[in-house]
Amino acid sequence: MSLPARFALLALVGVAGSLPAYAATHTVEQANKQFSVEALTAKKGDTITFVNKDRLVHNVFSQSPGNSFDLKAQKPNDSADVVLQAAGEVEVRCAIHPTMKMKITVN
Ligand SMILES: [Cu+2]
Repeated sequence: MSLPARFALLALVGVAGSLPAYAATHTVEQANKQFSVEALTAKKGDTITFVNKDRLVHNVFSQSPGNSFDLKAQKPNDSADVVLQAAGEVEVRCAIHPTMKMKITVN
């Protein structure tokens, strides 16, 4: 390997090393006016993909400190991503259906 190529490889390794390790994507579906899981554990930097598998509109949101979000009206088959920003407990609700609840523990 030529010297410039070696430097290029080292630079690439350096960039990869600064990314969050093992950032994962978790899918949570909404069906029958329920979330597909009541609770899940994830890491800061992970993505939660919320997929509306219902025939109804949902409005998934959270007001938990550090991880508040509002997906607004989500039509059937719509999906939306939320990146977890902070460690802690995230209470997820639906603004339209008060019985819909789930919890994400972010480490
Ligand atoms: Cu709903």
